[in-house]
Amino acid sequence: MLLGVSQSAFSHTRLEIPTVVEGLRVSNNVVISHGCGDGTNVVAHSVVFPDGVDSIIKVDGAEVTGAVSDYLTNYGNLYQKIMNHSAFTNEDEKRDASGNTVGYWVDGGKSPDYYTTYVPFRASAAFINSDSCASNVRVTVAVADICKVTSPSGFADTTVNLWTPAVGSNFDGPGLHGFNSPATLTYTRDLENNPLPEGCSETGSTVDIIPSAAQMNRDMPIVKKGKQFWPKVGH
Ligand SMILES: [Cu+2]
Repeated sequence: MLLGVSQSAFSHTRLEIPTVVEGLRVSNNVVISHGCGDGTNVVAHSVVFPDGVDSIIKVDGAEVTGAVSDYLTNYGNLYQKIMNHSAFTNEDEKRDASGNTVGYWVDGGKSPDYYTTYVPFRASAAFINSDSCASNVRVTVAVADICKVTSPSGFADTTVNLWTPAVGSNFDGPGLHGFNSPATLTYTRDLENNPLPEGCSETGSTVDIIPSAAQMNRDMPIVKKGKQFWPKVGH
């Protein structure tokens, strides 16, 4: 049985500009591509970028130990919300203990199921470590498109779309529409000015930086004036 005809498998929430050459600062948008079925609206939206502190790092798909700085030399506080009250009235950035922006939330809007809605942010220039073999560094961006504010037990295709990595957090959403299908922002190496060092394969490696489960649990909730708004606290 089809749940909602408008929930096309091809229209997932993604970034307007998913690939950026290292060293460039780019204005970008998270593109909300649908709601939670016919007649629903996205009323709030929550975004988390890996904090680079306890993030999961993979090289060509295999998890590695080490630091994000092995691959991106200036990671941390690269992302800022661009203020825009046209689609959602309220917004704020989320910060970690060191004051770095690790995400943002918006609410006070109604983005219909059949609409495409842009939520703007700025990504500062990132630089690929010249000692590394990384040719691409793909940053996983976790997004929740919220149609109805519920507690975690109310997460369903009719209440929320979770575009999150399945890392064992409360926001994995097993069985839901966007399961383990997060948005990504890929930095590509400027091979002319930052050539691969000797000993790397010809094509170099693809590195993934993914928010940890601990960070997801800490940073995905929407907290307004010290009070958690989404998900509802409780069962
Ligand atoms: Cu979709």
